[in-house]
Amino acid sequence: MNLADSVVPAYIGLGSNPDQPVSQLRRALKELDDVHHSRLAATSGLYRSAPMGPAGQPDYVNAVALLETRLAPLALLDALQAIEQRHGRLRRQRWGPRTLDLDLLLYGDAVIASSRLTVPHPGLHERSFVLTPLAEIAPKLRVPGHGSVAALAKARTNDRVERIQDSGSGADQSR
Ligand code: ROI
Repeated sequence: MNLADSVVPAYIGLGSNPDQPVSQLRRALKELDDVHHSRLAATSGLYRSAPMGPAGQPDYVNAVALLETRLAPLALLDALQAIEQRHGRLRRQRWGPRTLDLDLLLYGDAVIASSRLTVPHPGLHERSFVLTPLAEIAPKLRVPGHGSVAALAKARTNDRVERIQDSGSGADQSR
C-alpha cells in the first residue's frame, strides 16, 4: 500500500444527476467514510445546481467532503474510482449525465500533472457547483494559483447553486 508520510487533507467533489442524486450522494459520503487509512473530517450540505454542459439534462446535486488521508494521491484516486464503479457509473458522453462523479479537487498543497490525475482539479477555480459547497467547509482554503475559496465563490454569482439540505452523512454528528 502506497502511503503518504503524514495525514493529508484531501478535498473531494461529489456530483450526480440522472438517478436519485440525493441518495447517490448520501451513500457515497458513507462510502468515503469507509475509505481505508482515511477519515471523513467534514462534509458540506447538498446543493442543487444547473448543469454545466449539454442542455436537456436534469439538475445536478453536488457536495464537497474533506477526507484526512494517509493514502498517496493515486491510491486515493483508485479508492474514489472503486466507489464510482459501485454506483454503476454512467458516463457515456463528455459533459453528459453521470450517476456519480467523485473528483479529487485538492490534495494538501500538492500540484500534480500526470496522465491519470491533475491536482488542483482544473475546473475547480471556476465552477460554482464546487466552490459554493467547498466555501461552506473551507472558506479560507487557498487554491494554488487562484486565491481563497471564499473569494473565488463570491466572484461567481450568476450560476444557479442552491443549498437543499444537510448531507446527513453522520460525519459531524457521530464524532
Ligand atoms: N454540472 C453541474 N452542475 N454539476 C456537476 O457535478 C457537473 N459535472 C460534470 C459536468 C458535466 C461538467 N457538469 C456538471 O462533469
